[in-house]
Amino acid sequence: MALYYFIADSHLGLDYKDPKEREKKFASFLETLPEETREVYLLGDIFDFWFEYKDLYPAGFARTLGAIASLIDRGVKVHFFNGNHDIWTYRHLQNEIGVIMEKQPLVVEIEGTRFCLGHGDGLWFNPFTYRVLQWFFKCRFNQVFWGGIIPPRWFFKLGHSWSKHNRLTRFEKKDKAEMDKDTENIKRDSINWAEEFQKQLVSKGEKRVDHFIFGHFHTPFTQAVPAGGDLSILGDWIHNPDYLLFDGTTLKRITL
Ligand SMILES: [Mn+2]
Repeated sequence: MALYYFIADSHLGLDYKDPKEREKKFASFLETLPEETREVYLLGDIFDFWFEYKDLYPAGFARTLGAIASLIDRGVKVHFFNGNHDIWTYRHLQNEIGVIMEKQPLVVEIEGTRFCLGHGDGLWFNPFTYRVLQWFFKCRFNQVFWGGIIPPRWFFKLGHSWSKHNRLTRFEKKDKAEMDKDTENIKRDSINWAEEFQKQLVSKGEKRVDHFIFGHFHTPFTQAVPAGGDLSILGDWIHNPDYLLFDGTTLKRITL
């Protein structure tokens, strides 16, 4: 029986509680995946901030990168999606480690079951300012230009504080009522998006998706899509570590 794993939002390197302990936990999870493991889908924000240069890549993450490399060396396919925190991966992860870079939303068939996968940012929640920022961040000229003139020490300081600010405004500064309201909105918007996605597939004469899986929102849930299939949001490895496991027949959530 082949096994397929879906994981997101480990946010390695995030300065919160014990980052070293979090990385050890994540790396040892990857290291101890069973022999039957065939594919691992890393669905974004694995690194809290990643920016690489032609001949340099960020310090840290040695255990995780080693664990991913040894999975690949033993024949496991590891798919990597950029999140909104680790946009700036260029060649290192493909050339040195051997991950397969993917673009969301990826529709893939695994043993006859159809999956739609991605990080989840910018799919159903995509305001104008977010789109402008994404354009700015993903523009090759900006990457080369700013990467070229800002010293790495400042660049990483900027990156880490932006990431921290992001997290504080999205999670820590909200009370329970606000968080619950956010979750309701995510549930409603993601279902509407998945519903539309299924309709488009059907109108193109393609098969419906059985399982939608995304990260990004840090609010783990699974809900049915009225047009067919279900949609799952993964937890993060900061507050609610989990993963989804597909064994060729059923998809289940394992909470750690
Ligand atoms: Mn994210």
